[in-house]
Amino acid sequence: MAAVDAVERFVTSASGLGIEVAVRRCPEGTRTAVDAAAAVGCVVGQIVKSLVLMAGDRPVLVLCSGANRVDLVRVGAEFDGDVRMANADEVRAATGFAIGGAPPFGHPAPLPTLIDPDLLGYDEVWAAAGRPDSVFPLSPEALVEGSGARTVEVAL
Ligand code: 5CA
Repeated sequence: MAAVDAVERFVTSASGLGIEVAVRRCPEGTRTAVDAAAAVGCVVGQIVKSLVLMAGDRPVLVLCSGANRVDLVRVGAEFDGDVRMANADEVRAATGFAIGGAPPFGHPAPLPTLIDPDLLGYDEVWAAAGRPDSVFPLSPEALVEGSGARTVEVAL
């Protein structure tokens, strides 16, 4: 049996959360927020960076506007233990997907999640859909609902 594509896997997980996603696959690539914004024709601030950080030995997720950088000190104030960026293996273990494709929800187990308030100022944002060439649009409200995120100022 052919392996299930990572995008199909994400779409199925999202559907299980009650969120129907319309994925756009972009041959030019959506690996970075800048690439994704160019591919879909939005501003970079509308791209959701789904960043896995380790708080001690616990993975947490920060949904950050593509226009911003995450301040690890601010994130650290929200969790116990020192906070650092996850490595590639930790991202895959926590989300089920590789760096560049990790989506904001639909993970093997829900992650404690923070969202950058700058994302809430747009009508529509775009997030990774399982692969570094695939993204999907959604409202910030659906993003908060799907991820269970808490709104916290996390930008540098
Ligand atoms: N598809 C795009 C736009 S939705 C995307 O996934 N962007 S992202 O920002 O959410 O994911 C890429 C992030 O992974 C980078 O911002 C960076 O923080 C992290 N990253 C990239 N390479 C590495 C690496 N080698 N080790 C650890 N983290 C990395």
